[in-house]
Formats: sequence, structure tokens, C-alpha cells
Amino acid sequence: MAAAADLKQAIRARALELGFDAVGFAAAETSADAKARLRRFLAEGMHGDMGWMAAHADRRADPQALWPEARSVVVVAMSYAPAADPLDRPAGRDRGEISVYARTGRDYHDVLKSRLKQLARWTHEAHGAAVKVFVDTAPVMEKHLAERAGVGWQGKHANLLSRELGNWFFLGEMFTDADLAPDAPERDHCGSCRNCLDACPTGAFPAPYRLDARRCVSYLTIEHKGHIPRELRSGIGDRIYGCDDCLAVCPWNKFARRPREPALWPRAELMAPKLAELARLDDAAFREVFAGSPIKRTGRDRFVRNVLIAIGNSGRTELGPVAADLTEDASPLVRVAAIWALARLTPDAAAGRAAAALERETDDDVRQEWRIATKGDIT
Ligand code: B12
Ligand code: SF4
Ligand code: SF4
Repeated sequence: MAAAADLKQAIRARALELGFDAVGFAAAETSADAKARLRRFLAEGMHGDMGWMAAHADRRADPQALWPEARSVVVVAMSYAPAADPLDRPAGRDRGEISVYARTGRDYHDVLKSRLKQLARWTHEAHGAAVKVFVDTAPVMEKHLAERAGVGWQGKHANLLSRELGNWFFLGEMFTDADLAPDAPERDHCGSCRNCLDACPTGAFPAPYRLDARRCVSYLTIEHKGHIPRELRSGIGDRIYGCDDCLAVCPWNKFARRPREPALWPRAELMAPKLAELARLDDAAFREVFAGSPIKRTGRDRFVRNVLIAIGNSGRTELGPVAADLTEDASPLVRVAAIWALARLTPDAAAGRAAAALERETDDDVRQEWRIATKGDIT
């Protein structure tokens, strides 16, 4: 077996060769602070309905609880930086905004994982070390381990950023039973900046470095399975899958590098797609359009829910009929969002449909939405 120092050098060189933009090494452990902060995040319910975060909290807090043989973690980063500023778009469009990470040609989990598997196979075959790879596919505190590995620091927006790459990059890890000397952790370079905190459209940061996922547009449009809370709907604007605002305003992005990996370049049809077309997708069409994209994970109903919120925020009265049609959709999730959108764009049309709809409607949430849409005139 190679000496640990040689193995570390060899892994770094191989990872860069495989297309990763940064590589760092950490011991397979987390700090007491990070564990306490994870516990607090969960205790305060900030994970919302991401029950899987609470279910595997012990393993998330400790890499050796996940894999007892783990001694070191190799953290890799891969850039997905956009060519243009995603905030540079007009208001009041009849189009939706898909966040930069989800516009890519392929799902980043697949892209990073296939490269990490190559790194793992090579490490095992050439050096005999046991290895396991993860890309947001197991309970791992990826950002914290990446900070310890010197890949960057966790900024006030809670994401990892670096002086070499800005903040547009994904993280992945290779755990190994080899003892590899850790790199020096990166320190915080946010200084007095608070651009990200001020940019958030839904006020999701209760304090710098802390995110309340329940208010984050990314959570609401991707992870949240229920109706989107009324008080957060207007803040969502035209964002139909994820959000980039806190990332886009970070000054360190002047060092961002365009992705070397073509699979992470954007798909033309996911750049500002038309809301009316997306709203009309049925299950089969949804699966076809979003095959190979992370977007498929929400399923059609949650996605159309998001599209309807954006329609309601668009100010485009010509989209009223699209919303009106969907007030009769089979999914209550879609019906609630459709009623809200219709009432925002064309309140008279909503009032006109409410009485007949309430006659037929059996779902309590949908009934309530009709009542609110018509300002309580209809019971
Ligand atoms: C759950 C999750 C989400 C949730 C919650 C986000 C969050 N910040 O926790 C939601 C759905 C909102 C989300 C959104 C996004 N996500 Co996400 N998400 C994750 C996931 C699965 C777990 C993160 C986690 O453990 N959260 C729990 C909390 C406790 O962790 P935390 O924020 O890291 O908490 C730390 C800080 O609060 C800090 N802290 C607290 N107080 C203080 C005080 C001080 C002084 C300091 C220094 C620190 C500090 O300590 C805590 C523990 O270390 C990771 C993958 C993974 N397995 O790690 C991807 C991951 C974080 N997501 C990622 C991405 C790309 C996104 C989005 C950009 C997607 C988008 N465009 O919509 C947004 C960004 C939103 C944001 N501002 O964070 C990437 C981030 C890459 C990077 N460069 O950091 C990851 C790493 C996936 C990956 N493999 O690449 N995500
Ligand atoms: S992703 Fe958007 S909603 Fe979430 S914290 Fe950042 S700016 Fe706020
Ligand atoms: S925008 Fe400013 S405060 Fe936020 S992460 Fe970037 S440097 Fe830090």
C-alpha cells in the first residue's frame, strides 16, 4: 500500500483529472459546535417536513456513525456557475425561473456520483483502501466537512463558498478507511458583507449563518409537499423550482469558474420556460420533459402548484384562463394554487366560479381557499 502522503497526493491529482474543481481532506469527524447547531436546527423545527433530516440525525452528525471504519473524508467540489447573472431578468414575465442548479443537462447527483465512483474504484484498486462515495445521497454534513477540508467556508447564506470558485459549486465526498492528513480548515471571509441576508425574498435568515428552511423558496418549491403558506406566496415571485438570490449577490462570485463538465451546462428549454405550457403538463408529459433532471423529483402536482404560484405573481391577466382550468384539477394541491392565482389575476372570474365550485368541493383546504379568494362572501 502507498504511504499516506503519496496516497493523498495521488487522490488529489486523480480527482482534479476527473473534472472536479477543488479537493480537500478532513478527518472523519465533525465539531461539537456543528453537532450542537444541527440539533438546534432540528429542535426548532427549521427542517419543516424534511422528516428524513430528523430521522437520521445521529448519523448525519457523525461520519463514523454512518460508517464506523471511516477515518478520512475526501471532499470534492464541482462548479455549475451560470454564464449570466440569474437575477438579470424582467419582472412581470409570462415565464418561470428555474434555479441554476436545476437547469443543467443532467442531475448533478448522477454527474458527481459517477465521477466519484471512478475515483473510488481507482483508489481501491491502486491503493487497497476501502471507500464509499456520497453526493447528498446519505446523511452527511457535507458543508461542514467541506469547510474542515479547506474547500471553502460556510457563508452567512449557509452555503459553502470559496475564494477560488465563489459559491456556485456542488459538493461530494469519498469516505475512506485510510488515514490521510487533513488539510487546514478554511476560515470565514464574509467580513461585514450581508448581501445574501438582504437579498432573500422571503426573509428566511433569522440570523447570519442560520437558515429557516420553512421560509426558503428552495424548500417551498422542491421539498415541501403541502400547500404553500399564503404569507409566503407573493415572495416566491416567478421562481418555480429552487432559488438563487442569496447565491447570486455574493461578491466572491467574481472568482467563479464556468463548469468544465458539459453535463452541467444549461438545457435551453429550461431557461425561462413559458408558464402556460408548464401548467398544462400532465403526469406523462411532466416525466418526459424532466427525465434526467432533478426537477422530476417533485412530481407533476407539486411542480404545477409552483407554476400556478408564479402565474398568480405574474400580473398577466391573459394567464387567468390557465389558472381557471386548473381549479378543477384532480389534485387538491393544484386546485388551491389555481384558486389563489385566479383570484390574484382576475378576482371577478374567481368570484364568478366560487359558488358552483363550492357546491362540488369536498376538500377542506380547497373550500377554504375559495372562501378566502372571495373574501369570505361565500360560505
Ligand atoms: C437540507 C438541504 C437543503 C434545505 C435546507 C438548507 C440548509 N441551509 O440547511 C433546502 C431545501 C432549503 C436547501 C436549499 C438549497 N440547497 Co441544499 N441541501 C440540503 C442538504 C441535504 C443538507 C443540509 C443540512 O444539513 N442542513 C442542516 C443545517 C443544520 O445545516 P447548515 O445550514 O449546514 O447549518 C450550519 C450552519 O447553520 C452553521 N451555523 C449555525 N450558526 C452558526 C453561527 C456561526 C457563527 C457559524 C460560522 C456557523 C453557524 O452550523 C450549522 C451546522 O454546521 C445538503 C446536502 C448535505 N447532505 O449536506 C444540500 C446542499 C447544502 N444544498 C445545496 C444547494 C446547491 C442548495 C441550493 C443552492 C439549491 C437552490 N438553488 O435552490 C439552496 C440554497 C439555500 C441556502 N441558502 O442554503 C448544496 C450546497 C453546495 C454549497 N456550495 O454549499 C448541498 C451541499 C448539496 C450538494 N451536495 O451540493 N437545501
Ligand atoms: S435560496 Fe432564496 S429563499 Fe432560500 S435563503 Fe436563499 S435567497 Fe432566501
Ligand atoms: S454574500 Fe457576503 S455575507 Fe453572504 S456569503 Fe457572500 S460574502 Fe458572505
